[in-house]
Amino acid sequence: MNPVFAFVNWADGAMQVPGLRSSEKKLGQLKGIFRDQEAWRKLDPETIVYRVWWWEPVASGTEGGLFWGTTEIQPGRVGNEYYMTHGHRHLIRNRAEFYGTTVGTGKLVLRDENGNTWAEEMTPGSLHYIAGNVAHRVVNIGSMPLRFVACWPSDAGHDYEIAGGQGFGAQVIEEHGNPVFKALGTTA
Ligand code: M6P
Ligand code: ZN
Repeated sequence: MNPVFAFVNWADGAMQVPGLRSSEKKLGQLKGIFRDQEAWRKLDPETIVYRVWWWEPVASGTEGGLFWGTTEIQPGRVGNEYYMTHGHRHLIRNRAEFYGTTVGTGKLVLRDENGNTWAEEMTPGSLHYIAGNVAHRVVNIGSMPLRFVACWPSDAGHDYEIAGGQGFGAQVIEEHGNPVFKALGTTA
């Protein structure tokens, strides 16, 4: 038998694989993502909001291949809006993706091509099928880091155009100590 090439700690999603890639997203790189620009400007732009580790067993853009990754979002808020990922659609629109929560609690905000936005609860063990054409963003609503694993097609690509302004059509904010999913453009 061949030795094992890649390991995942299924308790938290931590990965061990040769050639593991990683990136981090700081507050300063998330301009226009959070609604309260005033609050965003007052925070340290060097603060890390989330990190991603991922494995590309085939070259990016390969049709028929898959990538695997783990994302860790820190707890925190900009104004009353919780820390979250940038959020994206796939450049090749019909490419789907799986998200699976390992640690923490969150909301997976989804928006389809007809402009319908909804959220799924993320809790350890929750598994989320993100259909093609559906934009996706993860919000950490807890007081500890939120971690989730992801599996997506190696030719999907990232289109971040939807991430800014009112693109997702909703935000997740703290109200009286509780996370609330708010549709935008309806009531104030
Ligand atoms: C998951 C996957 C990645 C994505 C990452 C961070 O790990 O969906 O493809 O890059 O989350 O999300 P974003 O690209 O929206 O910042
Ligand atoms: Zn994706």
